[in-house]
Amino acid sequence: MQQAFNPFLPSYEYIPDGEPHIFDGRVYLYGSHDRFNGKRFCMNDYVCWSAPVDNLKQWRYEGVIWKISDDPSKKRGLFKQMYAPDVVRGNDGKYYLYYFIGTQGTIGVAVCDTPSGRYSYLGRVRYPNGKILGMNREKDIWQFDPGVFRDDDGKIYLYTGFGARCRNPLTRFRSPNVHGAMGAELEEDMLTVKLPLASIAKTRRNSKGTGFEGHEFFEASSMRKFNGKYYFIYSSVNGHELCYAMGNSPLGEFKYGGTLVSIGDVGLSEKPLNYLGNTHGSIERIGNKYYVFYHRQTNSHCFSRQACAEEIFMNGDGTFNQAEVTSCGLNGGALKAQGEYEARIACNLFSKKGVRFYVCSLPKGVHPYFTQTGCDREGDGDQYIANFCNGATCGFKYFEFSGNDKISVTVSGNGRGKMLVKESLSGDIVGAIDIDAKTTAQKFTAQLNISDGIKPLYFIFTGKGKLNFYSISF
Ligand code: FUB
Repeated sequence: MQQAFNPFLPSYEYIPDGEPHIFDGRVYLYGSHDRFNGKRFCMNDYVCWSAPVDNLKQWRYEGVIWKISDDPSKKRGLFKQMYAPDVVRGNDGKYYLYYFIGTQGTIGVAVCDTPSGRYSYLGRVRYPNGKILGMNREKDIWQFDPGVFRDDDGKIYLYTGFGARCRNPLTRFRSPNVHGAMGAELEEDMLTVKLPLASIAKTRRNSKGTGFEGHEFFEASSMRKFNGKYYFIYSSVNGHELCYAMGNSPLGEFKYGGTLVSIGDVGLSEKPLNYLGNTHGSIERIGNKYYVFYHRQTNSHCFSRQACAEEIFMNGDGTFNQAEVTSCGLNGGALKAQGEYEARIACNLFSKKGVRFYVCSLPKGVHPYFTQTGCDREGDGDQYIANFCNGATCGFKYFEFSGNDKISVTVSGNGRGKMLVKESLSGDIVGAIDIDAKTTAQKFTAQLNISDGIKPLYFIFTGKGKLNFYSISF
């Protein structure tokens, strides 16, 4: 029985900033490429994954589509990494990749006959007078996270921008001229913007009285059109959430719509249910369902992020309800409570002290975290939850229970105590597994008193020492 989980790519793959697009019956995911245990964002070359639109459980690796060394810019440096890209099919049937190098503040364009690469360099996005957009950092508009969109009438638009209030935390050495999200139609050459640039979404500087307050634009511009309405999707100043604004034309005006997803379910839950950090993604309609793609954080810092997705529901007026983060995103329903599941698909994870917002490396303290034993892009199935100590909780949503009466966990470490099992965070204990862990992984089993139906399952460790938590099984 094939099922889909979150994260939906193999456990060794760290793709943040994913932009899903459907081309010729397949969903392609274009994102940045983090490194497991990376010391900075996006240390790897762009790769692409795709799946048939009618089977979102079967993702195929398309290989490297663009390398940092393919960019002709000679400038090398500590912060030369490629951040969030996007791809659009041009009116000539070719595919255009828009990318952005961390410190440059300009947007590169590469082109290919197929969506899955490899792409060839085309040029830099420019003004009608030929000057490169974002080149003059002191006076020009700082470019960031390009999003590209082809409207039904064949016009193609570029969205870009950053919403930090002061200097760019990524570059430190300059104070870029940030204007929030900007948009412009592109000329047929796919490089030249038509002026004037439109202001798309409000930042903290200009949000008062607009409805964006508290969820102002920060980064991650992305445009979609559903049922004749335009949806500008972005990552807000809160970092952990994707929000949207709706409009009647591609260059606005856009009105704040709401939160699409928060990686800690902030807004749905009284306290964050997962470690926070930035997220970035978009919505895609696949068949007759809508899905929001985003990334979660792993490894106790912000440089190893992984692609996740959830079904999201549209109301009659075109607004979206906030999606809950789950373990079964693209599965089309709950996971069967049968067999073994890796602990890495937990959608909730927190410590007795709650969660933290991941930045650079943080001391682990009492905080559990997702990690892997292999090196970067090595192994599949070697991701687990480390540092699972007293009070640590992980949750899986959702399982479909049918006649279940046993529950097991596979752990290693020096933890001794009980693994309590609950069917909701505030609910009764439905199992208590005695744990006496050793350095090698071992399975511990207990009775499960749970009625049939679709429910979450939570595991809370009470005891001494630390566990490496590999899997649960029914
Ligand atoms: O992945 C690098 C940067 O982190 C992206 O450009 C931002 O959107 C944030 O996700």
